[in-house]
Amino acid sequence: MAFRLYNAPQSTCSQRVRFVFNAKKLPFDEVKLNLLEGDQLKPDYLKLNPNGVVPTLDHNGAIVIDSNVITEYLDEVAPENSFTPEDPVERAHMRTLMHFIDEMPAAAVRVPTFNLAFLPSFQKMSREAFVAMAESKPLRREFMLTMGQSGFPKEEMDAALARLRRTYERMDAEIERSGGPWLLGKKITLADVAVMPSLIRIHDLGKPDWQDLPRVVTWFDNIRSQPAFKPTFYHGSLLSERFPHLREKASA
Ligand SMILES: N[C@@H](CCC(=O)N[C@@H](CS)C(=O)NCC(=O)O)C(=O)O
Repeated sequence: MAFRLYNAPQSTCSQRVRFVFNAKKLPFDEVKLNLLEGDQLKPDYLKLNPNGVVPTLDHNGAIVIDSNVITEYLDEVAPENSFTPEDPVERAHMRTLMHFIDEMPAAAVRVPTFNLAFLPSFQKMSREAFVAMAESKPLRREFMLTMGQSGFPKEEMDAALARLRRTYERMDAEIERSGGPWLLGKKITLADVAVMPSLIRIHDLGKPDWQDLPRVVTWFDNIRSQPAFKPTFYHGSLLSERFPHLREKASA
């Protein structure tokens, strides 16, 4: 089986897929795209992924896009070390959580990410270049134009952080329901993998807000000590490793 993964080191969606590859010890050929330079919008890449985003999986010529779809696909074609519950009811519950995660934390975390990490690069662009770049994005055009070159206003940042806080509370309730330590109980599933990059990101941006939820604190420690974690978050995968202005803020 030959796997090629088009992705970006710092992309939260890519990190889900790299984690599953590493946990299953499946070799893959990693193609790194530079998202700030627009590699994801080039015509050849758009032929593979018309959404103009990473990740994209090429498995012996078969193209699979969308990170949660890719992780489910990998769990089907390489079922050893499974991340999917056998019981159909639990499997449905896992998928419900994956939908919740895409709608809530995965979407919300883009607001602090763009405001705190990417905005300085966009501010260096001329207005015309910025609008042209935003308009070339199939999926994120309106998001970029709403952010503009002055960033999302405080109300948007607060709302995004509130949505993230509700995610930690939901995780806490799920871990309590299942008996933990993972969202669905004793075994790590694709739902844990799906939410992981959002918590890693917000922690990296210096805004974690789950210290009063001990079950989530333990979950966070557990996921970071998984053997697949380090190879997934190789150097350059954290925004603080790529953007010096974030490091200055963290040490200020
Ligand atoms: N639902 C998609 C979302 C993919 C996505 O938003 N990817 C981001 C990185 S995490 C991206 O490629 N952004 C580039 C851009 O906005 O131009 C998935 O889970 O794969």
